[in-house]
Amino acid sequence: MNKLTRLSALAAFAVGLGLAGPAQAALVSITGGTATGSLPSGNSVLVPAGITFAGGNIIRNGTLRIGEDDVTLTLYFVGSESGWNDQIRLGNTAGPALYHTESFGAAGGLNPTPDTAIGSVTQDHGRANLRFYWTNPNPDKLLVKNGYWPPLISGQGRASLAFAYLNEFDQIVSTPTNRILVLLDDAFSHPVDRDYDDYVAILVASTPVPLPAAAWLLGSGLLGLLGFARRRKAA
Ligand SMILES: [Ca+2]
Ligand SMILES: [Ca+2]
Repeated sequence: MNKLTRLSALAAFAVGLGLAGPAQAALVSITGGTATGSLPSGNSVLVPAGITFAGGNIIRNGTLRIGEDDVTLTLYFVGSESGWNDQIRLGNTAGPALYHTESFGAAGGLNPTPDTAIGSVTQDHGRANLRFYWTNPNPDKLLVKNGYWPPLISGQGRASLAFAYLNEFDQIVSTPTNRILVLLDDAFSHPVDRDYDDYVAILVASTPVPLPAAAWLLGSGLLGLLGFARRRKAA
């Protein structure tokens, strides 16, 4: 095996490895709702987290929709101002849902490891299965579901969800992306403050590359490397 063949085998192996993972951006969209191009008043998470506007809007009470089947949603927790403990639950196409509870309580704060994923779920096309619950002081109280308006909670103000498209630089943009900013406004008091910082997260949507392409590349890379190793042994 000459140097060029060895390099191409290595390259095919590397590409195969890369493509075998959920590396492809998936189609998601935000529909309906009310768009605003400014920071929610009193929001204490977006600025410290470095999330800025670049021509896009925050869409309140919209609906997050998945455009195809077998889409992986990966959750990244940004932070929370909340004096309550809120929990996001993401449904799975099969298997248990993903639960994540912000743990800051009354203190609030930014997640010190925002680049570490909380976890992933796989969902099919349609309205994203995304809900927020209270864990404290009202255990297991459903606050709001994606796409269900008017909000479910009554007598304690109205919880609300907002979404925005984020680019890779954490800028809010107008062109749909596969990075969705998720903002919860929980509701306990009248009037509701609508600061949308009671649980802030980023959802990244991706789809697996069709298996044949990835497997072929990985396989050909492996064969090439095997051939190289065998030849070296013989020599
Ligand atoms: Ca609030
Ligand atoms: Ca708040």
